[in-house]
Amino acid sequence: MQNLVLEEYFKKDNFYKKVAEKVLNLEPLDFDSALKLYREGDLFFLGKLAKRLKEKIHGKKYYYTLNRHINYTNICNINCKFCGFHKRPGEKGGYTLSIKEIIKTLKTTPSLKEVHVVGGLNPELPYEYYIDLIKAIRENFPHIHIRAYTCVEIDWLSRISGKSIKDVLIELKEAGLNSIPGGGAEVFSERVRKELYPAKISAERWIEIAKTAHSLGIKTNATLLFGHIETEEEIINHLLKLREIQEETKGFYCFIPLAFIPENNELSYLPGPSAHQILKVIALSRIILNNFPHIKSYWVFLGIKLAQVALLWGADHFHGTVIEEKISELMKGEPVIKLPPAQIQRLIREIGGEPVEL
Ligand code: V47
Repeated sequence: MQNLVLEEYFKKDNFYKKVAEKVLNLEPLDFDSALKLYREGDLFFLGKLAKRLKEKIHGKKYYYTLNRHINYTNICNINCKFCGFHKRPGEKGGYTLSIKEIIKTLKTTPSLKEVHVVGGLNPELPYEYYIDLIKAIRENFPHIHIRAYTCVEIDWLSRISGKSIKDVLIELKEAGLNSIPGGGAEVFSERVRKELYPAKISAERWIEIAKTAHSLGIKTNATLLFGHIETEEEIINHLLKLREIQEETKGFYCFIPLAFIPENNELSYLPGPSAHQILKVIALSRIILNNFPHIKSYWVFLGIKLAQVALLWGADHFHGTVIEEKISELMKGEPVIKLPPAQIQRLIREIGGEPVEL
């Protein structure tokens, strides 16, 4: 590993030069080059190329927002092995928030700009709850950005209501929904799905739902859950597939590489990804997804310190203030540390960036 300026790498290896030319011209990388880059690429080269691309797109700007997560229920009937958040229906520790409670909670943070609403697939909740929740948030907060329900929940809503994906999305949009979060994509590999989350919708279904949302003018995010049993090839295939969809629909807004947390779940015997792997995947995401507007450094899962470093490895979006988030709280056994805007701004300025509140 050597920490050189980007152009110095070109002199050392023509492969680096060819990759950089393609990536910075916003052209796609082929599978073999992407795999070679991930396997053999120098961590600093990846970081410098990713940051150069980030600066080509966003200059010195780094984004964040005043947001809050609402995890309305942790009761879920699909039992994904990596998840430490869910409880089976009837199991001790399960909770469901009423719409009234949620609105009361949101009212405690009047400056809120965005709310992120996700939860488990709870068989006790009727279809109307999901629609009424969005309507209630919209009524009480006319200007807030509502990012709600992953493609997995949208599929569930279609199944419990008997309505098509398109009709569910139209109804949600009419209720006030603005965009869809990126969760539930996990890894687009049938092998990993069968092994870790066999009851979850397939990659094809996740993609179909994201594309349907795009066709209705609803932006969606995308994620990759990495650092568990997936192979390097599966990571590359996942990223290339997302890039291909984005070429077609232009409907993705942000990509969030989610580093696996090996705590309080059925995969706790795994070590979890190293900082080296996390930075490499974040940089690789920026490099391969050179048609995505944003790459998020999700500090809640990464930890604030590594999330700050990720801003030098190609990420441009620091997510937001969050305030409360139950997925990591139930996995790590500790509440999310609140991150006030002034602290986010300081973290961004420290790495030479210009904080921009969205
Ligand atoms: O889909 C579950 C992941 C996701 C673990 O769209 C885990 O802006 C790591 O998608 N280790 C939900 N990850 C969170 C998510 C998200 C977060 C922030 C912003 C956005 C956005 C989306 O969390 C799940 C799953 O892939 N997850 N368990 C775990 N042990």
